[in-house]
Parts: sequence; C-alpha cells; structure tokens
Amino acid sequence: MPDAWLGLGSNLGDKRGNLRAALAALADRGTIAAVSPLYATEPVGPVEQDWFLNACAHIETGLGAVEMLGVIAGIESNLGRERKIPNGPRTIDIDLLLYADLVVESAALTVPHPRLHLRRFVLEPLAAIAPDLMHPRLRKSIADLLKEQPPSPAVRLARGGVWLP
Ligand code: PH2
Ligand code: MG
Ligand code: MG
Repeated sequence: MPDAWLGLGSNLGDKRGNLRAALAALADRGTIAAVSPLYATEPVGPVEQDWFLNACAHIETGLGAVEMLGVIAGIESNLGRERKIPNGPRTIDIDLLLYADLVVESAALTVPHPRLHLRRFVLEPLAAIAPDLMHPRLRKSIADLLKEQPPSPAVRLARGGVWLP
C-alpha cells in the first residue's frame, strides 16, 4: 500500500484533543505506521495568532492522493475547521506532505507540499519519524532539509512530546 506523510496542526480550542481526533479519524482510512511527538511551534506567517501544536504522521493507505485530499477535507470539516482568515487560526489543519515518491503540480493536487522544505514546524516532526526519507523533487533527505532551516520561528517539544492529555 502507498505511503503518505501528513502534517497536522491546531492552534484553536483543545489543540491536543483536535490532533488526537484527527489521528483517530485518519486511522479509519489506513494504517498509521508512525506518529511524531507533539511540538509547540511559534506561528509562521503574517497573521498574529496563538502558538500551534504540530505533528506528523505516516499512513499506509489504499486511497489515491486526490482521494486522500478529499478524506482530509472531510475530517477537517467534521472537526469544525472554518476558513475565515487565510493562514489564520484553525481547530485543525491536515496537509498532505508527501505521497509515495509522487511529484505532481496540478490544480487538484500539489505534492510534495510546496512549502514543506521551508517550514521547521513540519521538518522537525517529520525528521523525528522519517529522517532519511527523500524529498522526491529536491532530492534531499528530510534530515538535510531540516539542517538548512534557521533556528526561528521556534519549534519545541510540547510537554515531552506526548499525545496523552
Ligand atoms: N500553519 C499555517 C501558518 N502558520 N505556523 C505554525 N507554527 N504551524 C502551522 O501549522 C502553521 C503556521 C498555515 O497552514
Ligand atoms: Mg492545509
Ligand atoms: Mg497548513
């Protein structure tokens, strides 16, 4: 079954609970092969907002990449995701980072995620579960991409990285 790597984030409401609910919903649609620790991350971008909790998950799924996007949108909507401010506060954000070694840029789908290699809040959790995974477009490992990142905005383990309340 194809491997997909997802980025999860929340900075609104019960952040840890939102991430746990998202992971539970994803587990209905494939096998969760690995989950990173949880990280508390300083918001990236122009919007002033609360710190995020971020994590990454490796899922083995029978879903195709575009189907996976549909499933993700459904889970986000069930968990109360509203799209008011672009890149603004969200109960849950699930991003398809990588899907096998697929490289696609189309209206329906862009993988690898176009900003994956620029975001410490993605690379740090992803490197915790898949340091040697190759970025299929840039031909660099996740660990190497992480090394290229500046130290700020901050990314820290959240209370030891544990998912439990
Ligand atoms: N997501 C964004 C914008 N900024 N910053 C952090 N730390 N974590 C995120 O998940 C995040 C962000 C839009 O997807
Ligand atoms: Mg998203
Ligand atoms: Mg995102």
